[in-house]
Amino acid sequence: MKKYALISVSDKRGIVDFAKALLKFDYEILATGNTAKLLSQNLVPVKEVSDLTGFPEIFEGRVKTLHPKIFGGILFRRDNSEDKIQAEENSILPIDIVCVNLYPFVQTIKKENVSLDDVIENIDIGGPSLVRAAAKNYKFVSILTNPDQYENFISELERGSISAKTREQLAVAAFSYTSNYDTHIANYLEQRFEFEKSHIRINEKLNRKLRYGENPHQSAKVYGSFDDYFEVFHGKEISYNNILDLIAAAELCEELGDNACTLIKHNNAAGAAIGAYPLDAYLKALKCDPVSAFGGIVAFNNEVDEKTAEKLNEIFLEIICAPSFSDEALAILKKKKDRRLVRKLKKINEPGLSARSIPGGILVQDKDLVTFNKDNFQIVTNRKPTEKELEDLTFAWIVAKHTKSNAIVFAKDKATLGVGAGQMSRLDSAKIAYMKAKEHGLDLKNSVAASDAFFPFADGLLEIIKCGATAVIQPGGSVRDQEVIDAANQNNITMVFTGIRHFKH
Ligand code: 93A
Repeated sequence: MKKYALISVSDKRGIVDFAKALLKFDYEILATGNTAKLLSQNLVPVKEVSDLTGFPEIFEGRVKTLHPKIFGGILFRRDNSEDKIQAEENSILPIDIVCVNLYPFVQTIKKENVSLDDVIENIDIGGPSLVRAAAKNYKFVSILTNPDQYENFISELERGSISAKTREQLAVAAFSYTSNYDTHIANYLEQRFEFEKSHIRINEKLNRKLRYGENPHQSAKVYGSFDDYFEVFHGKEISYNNILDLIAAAELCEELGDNACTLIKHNNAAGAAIGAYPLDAYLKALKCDPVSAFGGIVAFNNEVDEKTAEKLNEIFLEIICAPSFSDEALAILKKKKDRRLVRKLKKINEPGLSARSIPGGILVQDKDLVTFNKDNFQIVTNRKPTEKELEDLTFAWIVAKHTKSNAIVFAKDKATLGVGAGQMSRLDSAKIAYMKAKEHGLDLKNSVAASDAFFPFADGLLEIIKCGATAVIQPGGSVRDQEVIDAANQNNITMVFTGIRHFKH
């Protein structure tokens, strides 16, 4: 009896050799229009699908293989007598090998100004159906979806026949391939139709192995389209921890706005500042904690110039990230072979979801994109903040938002003076921020302070006042707010309530 191999591929790499190899094992080749054309041109005898079905390709190829003779040939159970009778009655011949790869949807959406019509035409329908049908009938059918599979497959045929294990492996790869394909389509259309992102859909194919995870004994991968946001164009391979810190640096920097510079260690700011750009901003950020800055990650919002590059080279930094670098700056920065230079390509503080893994699943939430809004805050003390205090309060509030809870941030002249991060008690965060400022010779007198969540008692506020802050920003909302406000008034400081908490766990 005739046995068929069906070939229908958009990516035609290696297909001629593969088809020629199949001929040696007495397969008749069935193929769709352009695939058939290419094979015939290369002297491979081939039968067009439309010749077998007696039905032409219609609607400019929208319907080519969607026919019972094709799907019947793939799906009938070779060990089921009823199926075999029905196949015979309907002149359905077995298709034992299916080789399909799909319309280039991802390449199409990457084209500039691509029309929606063009995108829609590149949604493959018949292809995934063939792939899924063949994968479903893996007991009898082999499904190839990638040119990289051809060589091993032919070798196995040469050794005798395709094993059950191989067919199973190919089926799993096939379902993963079509599910990924649909993920891309759903993601793209959701964006194109401007729907809110409702799911985290990860494109399994878009993964890259990292050297290791948080520690060398943990393996790790990065999934998705991280490279669309950050281009690592110089230095060693970027690590798992680097990526986390890079994002922390870039998110804070972006929210602080123009002329900001952030210096991150372990997800928290070792320093952040807004200043004359870019050198002054960097130096102000560095002053906050020059000791912890060692091995840190620096992000800028605007171009890095030569003078700043010279300064950056003076200490050991893991990554320098900016939207652009001047040629002179690059010449200097590239002297350090290992340190990574990263171009930030896009805005990252955009609506979307953030996720953390938990046993059995993931926790998903909207990103915290609420930013400080001067119209919403409430001055709760007798003394009102000056314009300058208000600017510094805003600055400190944004830094606190991006600092692990409990967070206390002291700032002055749009630069951090002390950051207390990730403590189990707010009081301890205040003490640490103070201690660090002292250690680096920074004066907290007349500084401002931000707290990511309310003070449950007056003691936290009093600690901050003791440190020298004269203006405080916090969400408010404690049952003891009045106690805290009284303490502020008694010490003649000014305090602002934002009404919004920014825990970061
Ligand atoms: O337009 S389709 O969704 N309708 C179909 O019936 C169909 N059958 C195969 N696309 C279909 N294909 C796809 O055509 C395959 O997945 C493959 O990517 C492509 C190969 O067409 P050609 O051989 O003409 O280049």
